[in-house]
Amino acid sequence: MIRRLYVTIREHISGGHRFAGGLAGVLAASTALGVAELAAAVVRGQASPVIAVGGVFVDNVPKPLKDFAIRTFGENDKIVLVAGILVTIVVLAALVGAAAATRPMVGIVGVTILGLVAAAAAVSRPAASAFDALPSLIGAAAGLVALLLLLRTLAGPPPRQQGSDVGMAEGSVPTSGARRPGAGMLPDSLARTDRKGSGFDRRSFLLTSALTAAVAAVTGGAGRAILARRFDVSASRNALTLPAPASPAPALTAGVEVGVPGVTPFTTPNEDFYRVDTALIVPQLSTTDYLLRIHGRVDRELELTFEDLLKRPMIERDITISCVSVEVGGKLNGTARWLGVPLKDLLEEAGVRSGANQVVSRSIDGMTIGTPTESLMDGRDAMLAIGMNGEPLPAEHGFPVRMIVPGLYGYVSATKWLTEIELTTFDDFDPYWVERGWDAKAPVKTFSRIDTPNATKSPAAGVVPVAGIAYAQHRGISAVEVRIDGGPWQRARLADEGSIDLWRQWAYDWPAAPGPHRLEVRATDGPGQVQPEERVPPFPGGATGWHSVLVTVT
Ligand SMILES: Nc1nc2c(c(=O)[nH]1)N[C@H]1C(S)=C(S)[C@@H](COP(=O)(O)O)O[C@H]1N2
Ligand SMILES: [Mo]
Repeated sequence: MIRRLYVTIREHISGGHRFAGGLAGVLAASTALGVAELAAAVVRGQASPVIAVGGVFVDNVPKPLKDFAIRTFGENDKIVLVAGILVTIVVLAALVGAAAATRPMVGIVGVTILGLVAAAAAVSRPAASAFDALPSLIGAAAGLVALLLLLRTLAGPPPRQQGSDVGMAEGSVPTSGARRPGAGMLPDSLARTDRKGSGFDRRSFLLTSALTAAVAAVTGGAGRAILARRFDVSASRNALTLPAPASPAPALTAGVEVGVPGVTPFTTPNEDFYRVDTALIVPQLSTTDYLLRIHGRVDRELELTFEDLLKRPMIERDITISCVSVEVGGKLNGTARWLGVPLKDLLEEAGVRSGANQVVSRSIDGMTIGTPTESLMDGRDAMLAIGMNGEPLPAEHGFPVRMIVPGLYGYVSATKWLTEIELTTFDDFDPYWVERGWDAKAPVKTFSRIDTPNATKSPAAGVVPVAGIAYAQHRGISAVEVRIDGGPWQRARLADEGSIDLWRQWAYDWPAAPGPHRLEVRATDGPGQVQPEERVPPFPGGATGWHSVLVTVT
């Protein structure tokens, strides 16, 4: 059928319809994407061509471009990426369509290549099966049919005197010519028809356009809606009642809050908690499907269902976590009350073989994160968390199970949507970010931030309260100092220490004179190391440097 259509078009197209051809290309691409989305709703969300291509892009994007995107778009970087892919597809489709208006073979080859590229991307994604190719292939087939139907209307109505053009063409075009017409000369009869069958059938072009647009919208919309429902874990999350902890969190004294307006709240509400991950769509893993495998260099492999985890004694702890990508004074950090199973007990049960110095954890979406085995066994509150601030983990923060390890940056410890723990060695395996040049071991560097005042505020002269937070998880904070305009360091007042795994609020009463001023902060960790002044960027093991703000006092 496709060959028939093709021959018709090749025979009658008059050229000069490049604009309409471009539009046909865009409509065909929309149809392809819509149908593919619907197919992905049956297979799995990650099999959507846009998500698959986006995933490949995220994993392979050069570091400077990634940094630029994160700097420029922040937490919207994923939306921008998906929009960028869609725009790229539209532009490519318009070009292919415009070319196909005179040479339909370009359209056929173009759509096929795009479909194959997307299919290859989809099967290359973590946990993909061959089925993941289907949405892209089905979408490409639908796009091809849409393109050829549209191009046929560009070719105009069949010339009267020639009778049935389709039949004619079938009879007169050699098979080889039909397959590769661009390569050779057209038979005389066709060349003649080409010139005669000129008119662009505006009415059927518009009708076919409307039809393909409708198919694209309906299939795409239905696909999205089905995906959102079929793979939504909110039911699973709502059904989960968190168990009471065997070891509850030590009560936080009121004194952990320094009591200055404008300072970061001690506990970060879940909806305000920073989010950093490579997932273009939030993995949806229900508690009933959940299975955790602990294997590798262990005496006994363990397999645990979510029920198995729930039966184990849980600890509840307030812990601050932070991202290695946090800039000096940045906000990729937060504090929550985590509830979970101590990792040490699980690892002891599995029996860690000697020499297994790296624990590699894997997520359902294929992320790999490597943690020193020692950090999980040395008595700190490393856990498989299922609760965050009294609720099951939000989907974006790793539902149903994630790792939390005090003192290590997230990329070496905080695996979300966790499904696998493998005991291995640092020599044997480089996890995701280490492959991309980041340090294999990444303890949190001492950090301090001035929350208030800032450049947007112009406080009145007099005593201005300066306040912020400081952290050096698992080492604690023993001092915070502030200096004004490069003057002597002044001791800030420290709020109570919740634990050495938590950030600590601080405040300083600044006798402020009118005019512009520069405020700087530095912290000292528990062992007495002063936060270094030298500015280094987050790559490859975390930023250093003192945070400063410029404030104009009126
Ligand atoms: N599966 C998965 N887990 C992940 C990541 C990821 O990309 N995928 N990112 C890590 C990084 S870099 C950080 S800083 C923390 C952030 O956790 P949050 O989004 O809950 O704040 O998650 C970690 N866990
Ligand atoms: Mo991170």
